Amino acid sequence: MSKSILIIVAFFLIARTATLAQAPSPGTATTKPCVDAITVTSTQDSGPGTLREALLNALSNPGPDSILFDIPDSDPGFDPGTGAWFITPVTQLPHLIDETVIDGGSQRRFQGDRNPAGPEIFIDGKNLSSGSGFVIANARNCAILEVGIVNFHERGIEIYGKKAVENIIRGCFIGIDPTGTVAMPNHLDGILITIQSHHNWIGGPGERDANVICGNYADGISFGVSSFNVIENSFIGCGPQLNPVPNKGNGVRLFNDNDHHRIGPGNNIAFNQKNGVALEGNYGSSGSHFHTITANSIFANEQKGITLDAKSNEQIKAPVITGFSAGTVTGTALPDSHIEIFSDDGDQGRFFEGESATDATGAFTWSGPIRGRYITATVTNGNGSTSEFSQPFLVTAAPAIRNAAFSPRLYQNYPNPFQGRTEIAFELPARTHVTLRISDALGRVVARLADDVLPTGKHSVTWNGRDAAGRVLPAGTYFCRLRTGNSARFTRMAFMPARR
Ligand SMILES: [Ca+2]
Repeated sequence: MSKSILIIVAFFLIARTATLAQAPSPGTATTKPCVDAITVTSTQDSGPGTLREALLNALSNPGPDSILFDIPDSDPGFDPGTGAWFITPVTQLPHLIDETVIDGGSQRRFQGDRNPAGPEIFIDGKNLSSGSGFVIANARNCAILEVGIVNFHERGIEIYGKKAVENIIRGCFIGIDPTGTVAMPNHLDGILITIQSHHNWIGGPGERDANVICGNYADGISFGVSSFNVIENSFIGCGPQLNPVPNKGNGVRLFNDNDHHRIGPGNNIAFNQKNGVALEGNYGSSGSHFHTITANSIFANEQKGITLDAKSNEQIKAPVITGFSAGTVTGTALPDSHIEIFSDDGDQGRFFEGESATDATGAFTWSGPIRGRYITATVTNGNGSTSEFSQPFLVTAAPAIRNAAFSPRLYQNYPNPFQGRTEIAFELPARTHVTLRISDALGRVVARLADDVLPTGKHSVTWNGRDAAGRVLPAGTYFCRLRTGNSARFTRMAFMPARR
């Protein structure tokens, strides 16, 4: 049993004890087991041993329930190619209306880690024309653990209602296939939390707690009217290998009246087709404030890394970086506030480099190694409101500080956008094995341009917007990935084939 599961079981035991302490008739309560476990043994959609039956049982049974999975290989829903079992509902699954744990990790514990890349249990909405995957409706203490939720017509997971509190989503793949590379999009957001739901927790500190929320047609995670929710250690817009599988909207979007969310630490929010994190308080009446965005890796989103509108986060102004010399960053921001220093090859914050603080005059300094070409910074005030990233400051110091000597460089393709062909240049610090691949916005590899040992120095290849079979690809966003050893670099390209 993993540490995170133990913590969750402990959490439920505590929650149950609290319930018992308040129970008016302890004589009947003590005869009940702490948690009722129901085991799913089939990927069928109805009847004994199915997820639907388990949910119906859990809902008709007051008090906490735990749904476990122990489905054999012989089940027709098993996909031996990925090691995942697919459950494909033909009508919407029942909503979760009281304490229910859906523990997809139990399949791994019973049947082995058959899909080392991610969860073993996938819920696939491809046969439905409406509805979301799981809906937590005004229920508290629910947990959805290590489950794939893909191809739903609306959201992967929806949590709503004033009583929807302390729900947990961990280790889930939402909008992406079992390998963590190709989109299986939900048609709206990956996760929506709204209607005064609060204190919910997406992701966690454990090894298997990261969610992968990619490829969805709207935002990765969207908060409506809600407060005190946490997003941490998750992949949003990129897979676990930092491979691009963008959500079509923002990575994280807060719209309407929200307060006190925490985004971070440890999220990778990259490649999304709008912003990394968008705070849109203008949709509400009182605005959207006191959101802390901390210690994440936010990069290569198409618009901004973090964006605040006029009614968000008290309109706190981004820091201004005024200099960088001999490994020391200097700048100014709101006095007596918390500063985070990032570096990036673009204008967002890929590498979280360290923390500092402003003095009473608003000045700050920070010293240390910098990994990217530019330095950016955020400021967080005493109320917990975090700013946008500062304007990027080009690092001009000696390469010794940047350790650039060991890092390959992938340049932006030229021309970009392109019609017929484009040139992709890269530079290697040493003779090494290189792969250069093009993938589409769903994460599918469409062309392989290099797979060779190449000498030190500058190289370039051209790409004509065609796949391996010579077919012209549709117009759109494509990603170029340069991989050497265990480092990978990406660029985004826009292909606009000529109309014939
Ligand atoms: Ca697994």
